[in-house]
Amino acid sequence: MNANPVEFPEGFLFGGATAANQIEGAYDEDGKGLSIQDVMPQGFVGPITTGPTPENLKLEAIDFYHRYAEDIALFAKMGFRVFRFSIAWSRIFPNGDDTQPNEAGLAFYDRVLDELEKYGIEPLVTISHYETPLALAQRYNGWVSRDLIGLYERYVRVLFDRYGARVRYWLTFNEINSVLHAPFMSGAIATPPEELSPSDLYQAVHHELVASALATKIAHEMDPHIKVGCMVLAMPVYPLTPAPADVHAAMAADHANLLFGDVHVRGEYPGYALRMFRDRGIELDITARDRELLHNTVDFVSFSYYMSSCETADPAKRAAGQGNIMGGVPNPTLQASEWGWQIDPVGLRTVMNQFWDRWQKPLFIVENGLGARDRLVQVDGHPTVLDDYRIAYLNDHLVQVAEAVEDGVEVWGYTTWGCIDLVSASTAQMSKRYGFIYVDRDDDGSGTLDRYPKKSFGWYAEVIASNGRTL
Ligand code: BGP
Repeated sequence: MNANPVEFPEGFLFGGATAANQIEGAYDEDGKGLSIQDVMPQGFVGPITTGPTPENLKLEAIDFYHRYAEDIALFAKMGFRVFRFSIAWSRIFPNGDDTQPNEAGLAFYDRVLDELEKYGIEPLVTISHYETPLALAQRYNGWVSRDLIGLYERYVRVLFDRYGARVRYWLTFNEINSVLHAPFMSGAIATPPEELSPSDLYQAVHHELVASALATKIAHEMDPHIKVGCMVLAMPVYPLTPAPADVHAAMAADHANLLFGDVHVRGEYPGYALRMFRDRGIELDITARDRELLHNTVDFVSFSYYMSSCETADPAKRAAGQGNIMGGVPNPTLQASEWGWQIDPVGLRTVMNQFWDRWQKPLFIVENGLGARDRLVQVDGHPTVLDDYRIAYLNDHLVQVAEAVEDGVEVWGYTTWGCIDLVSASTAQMSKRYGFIYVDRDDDGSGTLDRYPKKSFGWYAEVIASNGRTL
């Protein structure tokens, strides 16, 4: 319980978040093409296979494709006001560059939206969440190619046409800044990272930024009520010591990420980015039309938040920490999860204030949560998980969100990551669980896929019902 209970804004969108490739399964059903995830059996650090292999848990995932109605009913039971999910691009355009969309794929998301409407749950849709059609990586080298802008445009036009009247909130690219660290998973870039030139990498970044602005323009032209947001991986970077050189190193590391929000909100590259390009000999092909398109700026800024990190100018202290895609230097004052993600609730308030001060755009926290190994136990004859550690993590973070609201930050909502257990993005395993709902599936693929509410399920239901007063 927080010492100073704070009420969240009325209608605050509490809910949960997922991604198609981590929940749906049915990887080749109803005309779906292969996505890059179908050849990543070990997550983004492991090898890429030439085709789907049985060890790849994402091929079946948690079978949301067939169990979506049951799952959405459970979300409704928790009182969700919003559900974030992504559309698998390869269900709609199996090869990414097909001329006609796949009707069976479109119909699936109609059914999901029907279910959400039944319970009055607002959909929040990610257009591209680490699941680009594989053919776009193979034939075009992903976002390095300018052609991807037009192919993405074709895809988003179909989505806005079909679902624009039913979906108010859209995110263009999941964690768009992660392309700097995971070029294949995030940008469908087939060139191995060690061979990828900085110019090609930032050209891919540029194409994504233009595509994102173009999607925003199209949405606004079709329906001014649609709200389009960018989505960035937020990780505050603290100086490891008060030495000015460390403070500067932290600022420079932060700039690498802020660049994405700056372009999305201000419509042009900031000076520090232009300098970075010059210093690193990066030459970009930026057309006059690109510059014009970039001025279609976003309605809100959404972000994931799991951890903070430190930076130092001293190479001797640069022992790399583990991190959420990005790494960084470990903070000696913080505890970490089993996967080395350092837990820092106050960092969430800090980053919310930073984003609000910098951009003055409404924020949406679209991922936050604790990955943990859960143990199934029997309580009153029912299988469940006593996940007090997860409750503590989420409680502490939500208290900081409330503090940021008190600081004057405008925030529309909060969706916990992996509200139902799903396949982890980094490890590609089930055992790193985030959910309020346990899914009976193990790392070897065994399990009934049955769903069991955890202790945190009831806790979150109370948080939502009380609009945060029980925190
Ligand atoms: C973010 C991704 C998600 C998700 C989450 C947790 O980076 O947007 O897709 O998976 O992190 O990461 P992990 O599954 O590796 O614990």
